Amino acid sequence: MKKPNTFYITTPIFYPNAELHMGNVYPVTLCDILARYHRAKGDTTYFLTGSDEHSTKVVKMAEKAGKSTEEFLEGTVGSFKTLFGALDISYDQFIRTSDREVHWPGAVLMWNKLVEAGDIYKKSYSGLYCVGCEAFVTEKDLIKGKCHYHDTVPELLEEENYFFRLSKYTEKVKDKITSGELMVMPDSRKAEILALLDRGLEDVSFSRPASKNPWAIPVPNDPTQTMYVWCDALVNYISAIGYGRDDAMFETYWPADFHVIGKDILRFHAAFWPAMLMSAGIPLPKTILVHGMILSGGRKMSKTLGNVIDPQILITEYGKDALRYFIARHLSTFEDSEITPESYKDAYNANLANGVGNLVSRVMKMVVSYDISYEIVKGENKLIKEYSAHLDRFEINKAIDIIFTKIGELDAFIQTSQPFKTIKTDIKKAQTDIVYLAQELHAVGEALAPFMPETSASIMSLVVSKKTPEKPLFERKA
Ligand code: ME8
Repeated sequence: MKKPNTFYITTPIFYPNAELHMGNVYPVTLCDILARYHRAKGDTTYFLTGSDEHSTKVVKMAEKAGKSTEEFLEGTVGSFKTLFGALDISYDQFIRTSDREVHWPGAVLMWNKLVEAGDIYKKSYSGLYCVGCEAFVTEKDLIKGKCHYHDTVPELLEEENYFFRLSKYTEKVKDKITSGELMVMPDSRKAEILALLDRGLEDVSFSRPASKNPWAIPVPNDPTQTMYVWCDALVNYISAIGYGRDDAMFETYWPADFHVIGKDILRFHAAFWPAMLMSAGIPLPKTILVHGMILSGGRKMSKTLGNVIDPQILITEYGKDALRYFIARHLSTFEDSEITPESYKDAYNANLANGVGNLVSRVMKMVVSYDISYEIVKGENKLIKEYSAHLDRFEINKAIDIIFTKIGELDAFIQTSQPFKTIKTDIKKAQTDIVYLAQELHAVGEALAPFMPETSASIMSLVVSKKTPEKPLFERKA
């Protein structure tokens, strides 16, 4: 039985067919903020991310690169981990679905449970398949014959596959979502999935012929078939924490508190996944959080469309905390947001270079120049108390706004109290004001920890050691 104060959060697992773009690091950063917040609260926290490796597009890309699939994957997965390191992503595990020890036992056990429940059957099938989505699609999913996410014409496939009786679970999944036992946030996405359930679910293909998909996990007792990508991929959320191999770990963390996903994969998470779990007799996750999409040139930023912004370039140019800041504050958590190089630079200059960076320099310069003495009093941090309620509801934008409003107030306080002037006429007042500023700046630093860990540590260290920064925390960009 999962204990209270245990927090398990997951990102989608990413297709390692190309480098990650801003859209991919987005959910990872959101999860990292939440994981850091829960760890700081003292919760037993587990943060999972990883790669979804049994996709046909991975195999195709490896072929194109003239490499074996394994060799190709070592390269892309290695670069995912390097990027997450460069962004201070504090994941506890990076699961790879090709991992035969960690992932495969769970995938096989899940398959066997679905079979035991009578929910797997074999049938011939012909349908349209979008490789970008790694899913069979229907005419109504298409715009002018093309997938609206990937702008590609789906392939017509004719195969014998194993099917999962998803249709049997339509009403059951609907009940779980309507009753709030399985929360889907925000409400607009809950309405979207309920509308889909109202139209009814069709059974789905859960395997492909091994000849066409040899790289995937073999179906138990039928080597001619391998598991189809979603049936295998969704299981990562439980295999990673021990399903099929470590019951104690599984009991500690399951059910997940948050599966964080983009709206493009809502139906897989809010229809397929609960149905599979119910069929296998496993409790459902608590909440599915659906974040907005990052748009570039008005379209979803996507590897397949090629309209991507490379997060590594932004990190090199502006620093990792600037990217974390932008994601937390300037991308709407639940709605779609457009990102441009100009909007990024403007936000950076206004709020980091001229905002928090400038405030730190001004306050610490006064502390050092006027030799102000103080002891930082550690007590309840009002900013953290205030933003907790927001973070508990995944309102990341509102939470970080609280800190930046405070930064604005401290700037205004310097403008009105002018300690750099009163130091000549009323030393006591100037000293009191600067001590107040240092104390508040420390609180800002502490509150920033989940959002901007490096900046948080720098601010607290400068205030405690009474030093000015050697160079501005955020250099202004021309
Ligand atoms: O779908 N804006 O992997 P994936 C915001 N392997 N988020 C975006 C985005 C954008 N433009 N583009 C991608 C898969 N994302 C499957 C998932 S989970 C069991 C399997 C984010 O590499 C978004 O969260 O295509 C999306 O759901 C995730 O990247 C999928 O990335």
